[in-house]
Amino acid sequence: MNNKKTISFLIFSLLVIAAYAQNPVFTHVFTADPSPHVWPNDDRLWVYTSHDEPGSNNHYGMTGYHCFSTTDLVNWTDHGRILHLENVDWAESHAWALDAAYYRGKYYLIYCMKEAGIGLFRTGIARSDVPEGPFTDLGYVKGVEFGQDPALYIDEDGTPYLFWGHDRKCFAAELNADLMSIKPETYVDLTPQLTHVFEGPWVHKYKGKYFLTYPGLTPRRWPEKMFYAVADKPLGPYEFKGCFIDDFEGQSGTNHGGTVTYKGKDIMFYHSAWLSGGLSETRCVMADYINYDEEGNIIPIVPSKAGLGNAKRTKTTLKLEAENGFAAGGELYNVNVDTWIEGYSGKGYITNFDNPYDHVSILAQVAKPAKYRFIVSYASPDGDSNHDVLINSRQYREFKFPQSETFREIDFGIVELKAGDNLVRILRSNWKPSEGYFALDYIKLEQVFENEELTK
Ligand code: FUB
Repeated sequence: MNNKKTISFLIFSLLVIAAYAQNPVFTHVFTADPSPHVWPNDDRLWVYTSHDEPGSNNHYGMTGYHCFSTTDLVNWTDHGRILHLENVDWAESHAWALDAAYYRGKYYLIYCMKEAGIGLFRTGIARSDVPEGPFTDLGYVKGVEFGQDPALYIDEDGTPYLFWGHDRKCFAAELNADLMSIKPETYVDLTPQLTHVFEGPWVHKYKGKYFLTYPGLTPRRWPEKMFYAVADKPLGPYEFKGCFIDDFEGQSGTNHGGTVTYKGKDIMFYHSAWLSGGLSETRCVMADYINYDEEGNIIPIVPSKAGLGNAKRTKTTLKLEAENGFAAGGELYNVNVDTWIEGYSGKGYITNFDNPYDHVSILAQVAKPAKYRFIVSYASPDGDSNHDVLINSRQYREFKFPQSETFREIDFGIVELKAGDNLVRILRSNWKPSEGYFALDYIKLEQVFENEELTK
């Protein structure tokens, strides 16, 4: 971008954020490739995303994934890092697009990374007992070559279908029941049916038809637009229908996303570069309603500032479970996970801060330097407890946790985070050592808008 373009884009970005906008949906962290879902017996909408590093402006250094949930489309929870290259033995780089699925009582992440030593994309599968992860890698799907941009569609009869696509190609196959290999006899090359296809397939059903949406390139021309095709069966044949998200101001070179029906409304999640202030490949998740005409064609979406509603700005709180440790980018140093006190959230809480330096470190990833309200959930049944808190090695002292038999949240006021990775470390206090049982459940970092107008 030249200077003039950069300045006008910066002004455009500020206007976008200053309005009572809901786009971009997440304004505290760079996110891309959204995969939206509603899970059985759960009233939340879930969005799983890849993650762009602040200032990166390319996709080569992508390393991990996040997930978000909401019940009102305004207040969102960022559950933090749910899977990272470090947690995947077989991979070396390129944590690119992903999908998520609920299958036979477990939650799955279906993602792509480059295989170590070979450098080819593989489609990885990771599993969790809870939708917010963190997810444990199970290996990669056998039978999938060049497995970039996977999407797992579980049909109403429970049959799992995998779609994937890269570099102007798109393939699909039925998966075996363990999700770890394709049924070779079902493999199809969908490329000739999907005009302009480049990558990123996603399947949803509308009125009995299978809709395959995908980012594509008209001949020799970036950026990507979103196209779709329709079929009577998941593996096709697909009939090409056309473009439904054309070029728009502030878009990124890529586009990618999927649809979900939440509380009776159909929503398209995709990404743009609206948050980055001119870096077209440092992306952010967007959402707009998706509508169909009487013939069942998608009515083209024009990305809007209002997004899913213009009454309130979206606001996100990071909720980071202390017990997730290394799997979420943190560390548990000489402390234990316990479940003795009831009422904790997640899989347990952290206790046994017995010696100096015993600590828990929790990773918080954000896009830009900003202030956050710092809240901690804890229990301290034996009396008041004192702990030191360091954020990126800056010491915040005198964190006194009043006696509490049960878990409760305490608001410690405003802290500052830097762009990128922040480590929040909580350790036994040296200034006033505590005795007795202390349980640390989770921390919250709540977005603060300096200009109150923004929260109207
Ligand atoms: O986010 C990295 C890559 O960019 C994805 O895998 C592609 O679909 C494109 O969005």
